[in-house]
Amino acid sequence: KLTTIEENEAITNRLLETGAKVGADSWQLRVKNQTPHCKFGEQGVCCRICSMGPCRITPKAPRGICGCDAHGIVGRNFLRFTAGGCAAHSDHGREIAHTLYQARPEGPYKVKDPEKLIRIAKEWNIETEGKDIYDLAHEVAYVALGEYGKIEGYQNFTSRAPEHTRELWKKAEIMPRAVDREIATAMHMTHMGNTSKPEALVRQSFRTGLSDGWGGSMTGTEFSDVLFGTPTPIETEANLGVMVAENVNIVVHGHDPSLSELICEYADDPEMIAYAKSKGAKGITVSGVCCTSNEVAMRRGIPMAGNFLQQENVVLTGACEAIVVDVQCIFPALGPLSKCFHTKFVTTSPICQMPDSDFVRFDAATAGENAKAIVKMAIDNFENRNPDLVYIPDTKQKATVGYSVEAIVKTLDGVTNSQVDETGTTKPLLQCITSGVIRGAVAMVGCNNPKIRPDYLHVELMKKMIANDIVIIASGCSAQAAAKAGLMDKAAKDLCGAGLKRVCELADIPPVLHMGSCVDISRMLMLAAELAKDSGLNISQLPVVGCAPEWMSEKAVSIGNYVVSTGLDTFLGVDPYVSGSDQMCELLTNGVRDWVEAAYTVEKDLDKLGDLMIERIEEKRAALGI
Ligand code: BF8
Ligand code: SF4
Repeated sequence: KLTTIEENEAITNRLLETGAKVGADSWQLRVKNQTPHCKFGEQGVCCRICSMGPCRITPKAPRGICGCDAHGIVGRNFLRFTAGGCAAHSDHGREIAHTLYQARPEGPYKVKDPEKLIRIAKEWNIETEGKDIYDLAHEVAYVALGEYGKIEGYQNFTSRAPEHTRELWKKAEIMPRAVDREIATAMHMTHMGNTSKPEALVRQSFRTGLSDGWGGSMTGTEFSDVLFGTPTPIETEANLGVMVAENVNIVVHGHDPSLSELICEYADDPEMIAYAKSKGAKGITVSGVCCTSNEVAMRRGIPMAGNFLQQENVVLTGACEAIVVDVQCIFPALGPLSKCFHTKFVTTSPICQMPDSDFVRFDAATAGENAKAIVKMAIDNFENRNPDLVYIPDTKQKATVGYSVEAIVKTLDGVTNSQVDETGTTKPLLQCITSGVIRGAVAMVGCNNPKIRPDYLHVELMKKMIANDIVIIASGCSAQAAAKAGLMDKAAKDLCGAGLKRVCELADIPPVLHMGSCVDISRMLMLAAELAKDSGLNISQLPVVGCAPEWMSEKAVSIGNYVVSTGLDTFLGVDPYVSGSDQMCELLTNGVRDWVEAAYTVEKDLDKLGDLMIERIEEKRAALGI
């Protein structure tokens, strides 16, 4: 039985009552104060990149003081938005490469997947023979760090894209160079008095996005796997009910697994558990919010307390001893909110510093001590809990997660062996698609956004897709929405059409496959590339589309740009502040198809959005004659 949106809303309302008791603020209240939003901002026609402005475009004032029109302003804003997202993802990737650079056999950071490391080294023409694995790790990490500022050539990982895709990128002049360079170019192009031509701004938006997807994000994913292990299917649970009233509750939140991995490790340490018991708790429960939660769920089965718009809810349970954050998607609201409770709000990164938090600077060199200190801080805080404020809803769902590309290939190998000779490829999956047992796939990704009833579009669209025999690969907060609803429980096969249900039974998988965090959308790129190579088709011919129905962050726009640029049509439920320029809208929803064989669709209506995706998938099938 699925957990409904209404049930989740009832839980939230109950928690907000606790909030009201202690005088806590919440996003539900702040959204009211911010509505209606500024129309200029919404349409993307406000420019404040020089101090002659800010300029706003209206019918009476069609140009800014410098003469820039709506198309230039919208385009520049779109590119800057992309650059912000690319920077966030890519810097996360850089941090991971840095962590790998400091890996030591004695820990705390070790090489857990040496095979993947060797595979990447070979791909990058780094000599592996006779090398100590840690020496190799340092060498590969050094090259990865150099990728960010490489002087010539393109991102190394782009060699994973099919030849045809790379040709398109070269022809469109969007082949990504160094990550830092694309971001700098984006900022330079959008400086006052530079580019105001939409086409050029969209090209650079795509190139910047590609340097994220096939650069920074892929670095984050691949080297996280090297350090912490490549995910394999594992059981976990999702929703606030994973918190345990009798235990010390530590919630990890953010994106970089370097922190959360060690927190999990120390929370599992017998010495720490004994210490927690000495303080009156029964044990220690670590659960997660946002992408760092996806990371530790995929590798350790650590339960997921919730996604983006539930981050305040974990504190509102009154049972959170510490919410420990690294970078990105963290509400500054957690500072004042945690002050209404006993909760410690622990910030750890110089990139993400916030008022009303305890800052424990987390550093690869001292990570072990830092993590231990944070776990101890949480335990010591257990006795400060006010039992009158504790309410943990008992709602949770089972979920099977951990579907890296490697895991998907392996899982399906087992199923169709009898029909397909070649194992270790995506051919079994292709066969399911070609035969029509599975009609296609949707990559469901991205955030929650108060503009949309939280999780509603994610969950309803997924239900609609699987009922139509379309398999879902999910990541980020979309994956958590699915897990909370129960769509990652293998029993969800009963909601599928007959074909997909059969595949779920044979492969023993849920119909919604958790592929990880948002940087792990790079896994989806790799899967698409493999499917194209194994089928001899172009990526754009595959019956696969992307969808971010409730997106909100700059990162999501960067993702959208690299998914479209990779040849996959992408459907959005929220407009990326471009409605103020018909030229930009036309380019993004149509014009770019000439460059990359895919484009955006923005549709806010649930039914239409779902129908459009199914239609697109069926169109692709028809074109292939399957
Ligand atoms: O990187 S899906 S709200 S947590 S931005 Fe943030 Fe959006 Fe969630 Fe992960 Ni991705
Ligand atoms: Fe106005 Fe032009 Fe300055 Fe933008 S760059 S604020 S449109 S004068």
